[in-house]
Amino acid sequence: MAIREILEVPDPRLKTVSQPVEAGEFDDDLRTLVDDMFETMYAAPGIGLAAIQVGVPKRVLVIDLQEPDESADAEDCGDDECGHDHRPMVRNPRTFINPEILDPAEELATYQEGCLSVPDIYADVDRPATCRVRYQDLDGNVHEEDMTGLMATCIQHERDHLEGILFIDHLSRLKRNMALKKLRKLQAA
Ligand code: GNR
Ligand code: NI
Repeated sequence: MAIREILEVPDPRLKTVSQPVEAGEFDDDLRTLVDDMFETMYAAPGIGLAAIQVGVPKRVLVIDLQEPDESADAEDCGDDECGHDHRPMVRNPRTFINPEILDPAEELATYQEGCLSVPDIYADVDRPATCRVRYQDLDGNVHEEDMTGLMATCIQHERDHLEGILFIDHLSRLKRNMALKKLRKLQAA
């Protein structure tokens, strides 16, 4: 396992259209890539990562929303006004190979998005509120699954990376330019 370097804007490789994982490629090299992507994502930390973000132009995604364990009792941090949820995070690592987005809902949902390749920039993005995803697992078996909430948003954000699209590409030109200007300022510092 290894943490890999995450590419950042304006690296032109982020605009690559990634290539499908072919039938003969569901092998140990693919498992190593996925293991490294999880380690890199958890270390960042982030809730999703596309292979192109570590410079590999293959249609491979990992996601772990790392949400608080609803079944656990909230731990008392001693601060009555803290407001944070102190329940332990449950890990739910998910791997999606060659994902396809099906049946995007007409209804949109707005989330404040961020991206490990556009560090420290956050903006509201509207996307279909639900969708279906067809994908392969590490053994090449095909699955279909309905996605809602943050998972629906995240898988669409990750799928965009496979087409060379970033969340800032969904903003108005004015807002995108403001975001890019702020990013350049942060990168220079
Ligand atoms: O860590 C991430 N958080 C996030 C928040 C809202 C919508 C999408 C994301 S994905 C992002 C990690 C990343 O850059 N994945 O490509
Ligand atoms: Ni991203």
